[in-house]
Formats: sequence, C-alpha cells, structure tokens
Amino acid sequence: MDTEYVRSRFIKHFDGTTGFLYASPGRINLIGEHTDYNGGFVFPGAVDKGMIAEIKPNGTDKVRAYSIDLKDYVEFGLNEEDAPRASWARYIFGVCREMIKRGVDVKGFNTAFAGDVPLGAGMSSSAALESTYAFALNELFGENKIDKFELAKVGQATEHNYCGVNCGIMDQFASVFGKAGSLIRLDCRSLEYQYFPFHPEGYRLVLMDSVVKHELASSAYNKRRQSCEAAVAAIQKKHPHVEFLRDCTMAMLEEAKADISAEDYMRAEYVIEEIQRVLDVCEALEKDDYETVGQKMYETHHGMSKLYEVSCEELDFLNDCAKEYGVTGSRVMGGGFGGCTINLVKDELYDNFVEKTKAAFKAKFGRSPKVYDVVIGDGSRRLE
Ligand code: GAF
Repeated sequence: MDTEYVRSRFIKHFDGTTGFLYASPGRINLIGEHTDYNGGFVFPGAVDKGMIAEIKPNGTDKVRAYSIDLKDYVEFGLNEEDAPRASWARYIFGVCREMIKRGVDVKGFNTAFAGDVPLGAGMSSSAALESTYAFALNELFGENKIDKFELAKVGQATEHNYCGVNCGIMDQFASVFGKAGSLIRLDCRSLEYQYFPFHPEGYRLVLMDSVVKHELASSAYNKRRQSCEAAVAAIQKKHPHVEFLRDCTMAMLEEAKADISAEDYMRAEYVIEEIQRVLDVCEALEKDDYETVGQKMYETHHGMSKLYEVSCEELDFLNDCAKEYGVTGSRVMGGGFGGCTINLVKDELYDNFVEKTKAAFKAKFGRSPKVYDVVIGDGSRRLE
C-alpha cells in the first residue's frame, strides 16, 4: 500500500497540510465460512492489502471525505439524519455514529483514502475501511478508550445499521487483530482467540478471483442468516438452551426436521459440519498434516456449493480446475456469490495450476481470473 500516494492526494485535495495516516487490512479465511453469525469458529488472517486513510480534525462539525480511487467527494454532518447517500461514505458515517454511540466525542475531520484490496473479491474491503476509521477515531477523538474487541464491533454494527448487511464479526476482527505470519482461530461466541503461526513449508496460498459480483449478495447473505435462525428456533422447542447452531448436533437437527423447511435444513446442515471442520483443520495444522487441511477445504466448497448455495458457475469451475491440477485444497472464500477461491498448492504445482487455470477459465468465460498470492500481514495501525 502506498502511503505517499494517499498523502499527496490528501494534500492536493485539502488545504495543503498533512494529518495522520492509518491503515487496516482485508482478510483471507482458511476455513469456517458463514459460521461466525452462528456462534461458531473461524480461521482468518489479515492480508498485506487493505485501506489507507489520511485524517485531520478540521475544527468543524462536518466530515469532508474524498475517495481517491473513485475520485468522489462527500461532505456530511455527524447526526443520525446526516447519513450520506454514497455507499462508500456510509461506511465512514456509520463508524462515526457507532463511535459516538460508545461515548467518543467525534468532531469534524478531513480525510482521503485509497485501497489495494480488490473490491468484491470476498477479501473484505469494507471491513478494512471500517477498521481504519474506527481505529483512527479512537486515537484522534477517544483517547483510545475503546478496546480492540469493541473496535471490531463498531465495524460490524456499521454494516448492520448503516449498510444493510447482517454480517458476523469475522472480517472486522481479523482486520483489527491481524498479525503478520499468523492465522487467528476465533470463537465467535466468546471472542476468545488464538494466533496460529502459519508457514506451510512446501505450500503456497493463492487466491483465484472469478471477478464475479452478485448484485443481490447482501440480501442473499441476510437470507442465509435467517435460515440459520429459523433452524435454531425449531431446535429450541426441544432444546431451550440452544442459542446458536454452534450448540447443535446433526442429531438435534434431524430430530427437528419436521419443523424445518428443506432449504433451511440444508443451510443448517452445512453450518454444523463447517464448524466441526474448523476444529479439524486446526488439529491437522498442529501436526503439519496439509493433506487433511486440503481435504476439509474441498468439503467446505462442496457444502457451500450444494447445501448453502453461495457458489456460482465460475467458482465451481475454479474449484474443479484446482482438483484437476492436483491442488491440495480449494474452496470459495468469504460470503460467496462471486469473489475468490482460496487454494493451498504445493510449490512445485503452483505455476502449472495458475497457468492452466487461467487458460481454461478464459476459454470458458472469455476473460482471465485474477491471481493474488497471499501474504499474511498485520492488523489496524497508525502509520505516521
Ligand atoms: C462475509 C461476512 F461479512 C462475514 O461476517 C462472514 O459471515 C463471511 O461473509 C462468511 O464466512 O464476509
């Protein structure tokens, strides 16, 4: 990420002075998809790509925000009724509001930001943006009184209350807590977490971006969450202690089958299995057993495609290519409905996999997928 670039645009766009630079990353997730809002486990890591923002208090009650990438400028006040229309500005507005709700005396500021995390690739550019501003406003206006857990929740609440996505906590948590070289095993119910140094010797992690973006991804995502909640409500009739699908076994789901629609049943089945897969992968990693890790990744893809139905033709094709070219593990990553597959590839197979997949994808869909090598980086921070 180029800090000088952001700074030069900030200087040019505003009054020639500088402010403070902050950055937060996007994330990958090795396994554990759609488990976070079910109180389950996830296994993400921050990446070396994200958002950078320059911010300077301006002594007014207005935020003046410039998106360098979109070349779009928006000015807004800090009251609830001042919500801007531009979707990118709503993330910043939402973070301001959520910080104010938590007692931070946010005042007006000038800001310019840019990012290198690909948009719509399932790498959480929005969480990177939210975490950047949550971290910055906490320093600039809050004397750092909000802890990192709450900063992650500020980003999540921004999605819920200002952007229409009822997401879990994974993306914002990974962005705030990321640590170079480590994945994070996170229990999304208790928010207990553990860093797992991840240096798979002889393997590489690579993302294949289908460059597909689903128009209705937010509403489809929210619908998946509702399905899970409907399954929980049915199971609760016999098991009142159950709060999340995390608390359920397949036997409990089976028992409540008559009260659950066929679609909701499939969704719940996927989630219960996926939560177990995260634990299995952590155990396999402790033994450097990458074959098992990879096998679980393929199982996740199958579940996301056939039970949770958040894959698409292009992502299934990328997954098939991975199988064909001997990739150890591959699956759709993130919320789905487009975006990337994440692939665990042996070093010696990497070039062949990438070249052959690009060519096959182009032959079928008329364009190339984008390829990103994963480097696991640090979480939210101040740069200068
Ligand atoms: C999106 C959401 F924002 C996350 O909370 C998570 O549910 C993910 O999809 C699926 O695992 O990135």
